Amino acid sequence: MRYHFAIALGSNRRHGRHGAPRHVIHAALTALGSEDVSVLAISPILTTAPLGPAGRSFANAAALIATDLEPDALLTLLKRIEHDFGRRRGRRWGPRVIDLDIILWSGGRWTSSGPGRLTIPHRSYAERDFVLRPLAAIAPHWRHPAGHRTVRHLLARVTRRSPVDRNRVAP
Ligand code: A4P
Ligand code: MG
Repeated sequence: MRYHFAIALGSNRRHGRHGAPRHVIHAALTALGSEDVSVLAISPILTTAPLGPAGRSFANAAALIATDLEPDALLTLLKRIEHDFGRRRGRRWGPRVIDLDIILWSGGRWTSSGPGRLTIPHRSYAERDFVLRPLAAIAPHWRHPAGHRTVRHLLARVTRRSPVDRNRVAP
């Protein structure tokens, strides 16, 4: 398969059939793996305090996948899975059954002009503990295509900058 992608997964709402957020993440990964995608690596699933007004804690994880899909086609697939899991557009940062974001891909930078306006790298991954921490478990050496900092380096920076960050991983 031609391309590699790093995907971030987040859930802070139960699913009627799959259950608690960490089970939703497992189910979403299974759904992803049954499409034109090979799931190469899955991080541990972490419980994280919510960033923003979402209220409840999140389950967050990261995955490395390989696929022949171009970024826009992969985003379409991720949105279909989100929809199949019952996610509907709602309040920004509201509780969500599943959020699937593209963080990095092997092609470097990508920006699409379509209505989705997909941007890779993801616009805020470099500042987010809940994205970097799981990603560092499976792709610590993946570099930002512009800043060239590795995931491990970015995580160290975020952790250093906010030692009592409320978005730290919950015990
Ligand atoms: N889009 C552009 N670039 C991308 C990309 N690289 N990957 C477009 C995926 N989508 C991308 O995103 C909105 C639109 O951005 C997409 O439809 C796509 O066309 P979304 O994820 O569908 O919408 P959203 O999540 O409601 O909004 P937003 O602002 O992206 O929220 P975030 O940034 O995803 O944050 N706290 C913890 N602890 N853990 C979390 O996972 N998540 C959020 C949501 C807030 N707080 C959290 C967590
Ligand atoms: Mg998303």
